[in-house]
Amino acid sequence: MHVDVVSIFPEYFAPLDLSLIGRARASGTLRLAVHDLRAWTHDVHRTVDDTPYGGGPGMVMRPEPWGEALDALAPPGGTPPRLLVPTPAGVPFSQALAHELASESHLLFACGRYEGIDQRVLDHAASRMPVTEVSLGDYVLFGGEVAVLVILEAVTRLLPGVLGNVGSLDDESHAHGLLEAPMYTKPAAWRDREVPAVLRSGDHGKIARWRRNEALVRTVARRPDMIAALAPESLDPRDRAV
Ligand code: 6GU
Repeated sequence: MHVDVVSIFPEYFAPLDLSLIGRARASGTLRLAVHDLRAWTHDVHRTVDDTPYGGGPGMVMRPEPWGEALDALAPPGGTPPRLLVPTPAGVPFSQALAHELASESHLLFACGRYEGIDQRVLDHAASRMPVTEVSLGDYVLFGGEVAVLVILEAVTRLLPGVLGNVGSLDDESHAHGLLEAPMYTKPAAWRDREVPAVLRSGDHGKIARWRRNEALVRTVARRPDMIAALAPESLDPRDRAV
């Protein structure tokens, strides 16, 4: 997968050299390039923002540097990337969207700061590439940079060969519309607290049932919205008893 990121703070992306994302980059699974938006300014002050038309607080990113950046990284006539614009006004990011993005060959992230990017940039881009404005949740960040780190981590771990244990993609939280059951490791007793006996029983049927119950109880308590969204046929009679 090829990923371009445009930001006025390229230093934010230093952590992408670390850990499993760093390894995916080193192996060539992830080809990632971070670009400084100011490379596409032409004035001595390398201006990227201005006051909003219609008034109001804060500043808006001017369209000219963004237009040049998108022309350079998504040349007209070439195979267009999918443009992702992190903004609290976007569609909610989710594991389903992470899977969708993991199947793309080229992603281009445009990180806005201040009150956002002049809307004409996104409208113009949409005439020649798919554009998705995406939000991490109902809170406001200074800019899109941290959101891109989050999205890239969620997407990269879905790329073939990035996770050592592919099975861990299967029963993790959000894989089946439920939160994951609690997990335990050695020692069996720690500070007077014991690992639930069923997990040490060796009875795989009982363990699977216990985990399913714990997942249901947790999801009811923490994410009633996820329970409401479950397909009724995904619950069996033993689930209903929980
Ligand atoms: Cl994606 N960007 C910004 N700036 N703020 C956010 C967000 C994104 N998601 C939630 N808040």
